[in-house]
Amino acid sequence: MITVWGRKTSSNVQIAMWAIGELGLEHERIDWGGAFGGNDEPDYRAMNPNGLIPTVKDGDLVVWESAAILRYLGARYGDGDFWPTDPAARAPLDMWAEWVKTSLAPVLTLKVFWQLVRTRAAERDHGLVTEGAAALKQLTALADVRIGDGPYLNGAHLCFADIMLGHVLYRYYTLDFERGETPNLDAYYARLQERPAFREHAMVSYDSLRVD
Ligand SMILES: N[C@@H](CCC(=O)N[C@@H](CS)C(=O)NCC(=O)O)C(=O)O
Repeated sequence: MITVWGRKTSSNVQIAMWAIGELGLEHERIDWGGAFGGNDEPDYRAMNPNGLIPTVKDGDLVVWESAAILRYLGARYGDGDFWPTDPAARAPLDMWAEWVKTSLAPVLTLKVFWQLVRTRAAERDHGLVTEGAAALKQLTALADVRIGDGPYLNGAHLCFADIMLGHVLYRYYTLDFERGETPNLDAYYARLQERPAFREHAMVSYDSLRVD
C-alpha cells in the first residue's frame, strides 16, 4: 500500500497520483498542505524536512520531490514501456521530463498560473503574464515538434515522461491567456483526456485555489 500526503489540487501531487493511477497501484491519499495544513507537523517534517507536498511512503521507504517520486514509481512498478530499462532508451525521455520540470512548468506556474489564479485581480502583474505567454509559445513549440504524431513520447505507449509533460496541460489549456499554435500538442492533450487516470488525477479544478 502506497500512502501519498498531498492535496489533489497540487500540480506536484498530480504527478505522483497520475503515475499511481496509470500503474494501477493500491494507494491512499491524505489531504495535506494548503488549506489542509500539516506541513509543519513534527511527524511530517521527520519524513519530509523540506515541508512541502507531495510525500510518498511505500512500505518503509519515504520519497519526496515529485520528479523523484515519478522515477521511483516508474523504476519499481513500471514495465519496459513506461520505464525503459536501457539507459540509452530512457535518457532521451528523461531529458524531456527534466525539461518540463525545470523549463516549461516553472514558467506556467510562476508567471501565468500564479498571477491569474493565486493573485487578486487588483494586484495582478499583467506584464508577467504576457512575458510568460511569450515564453510558453516558444517552449510549447519545442514540445509540439517533439511530440509529432506521437501518439506518446515513447511512441505507442505512455511513459513516465508523458506524466511530466501531461500533468501541466490541464492548466495550460484552461487558463485564460494567449497560447501559440501547437496542433500536435493539442492532439496529444486530446489523447490524454481519453485516459481515465489522467482525467481523475491531472484534470483537477483549481477553483478552490483562486483568491478572488
Ligand atoms: N520540487 C517540489 C516542489 C513541491 C511544492 O512546491 N509543493 C507545493 C504544492 S505544488 C507545496 O507544498 N506548497 C505548500 C502547500 O501546498 O502547503 C516537488 O516537485 O515536489
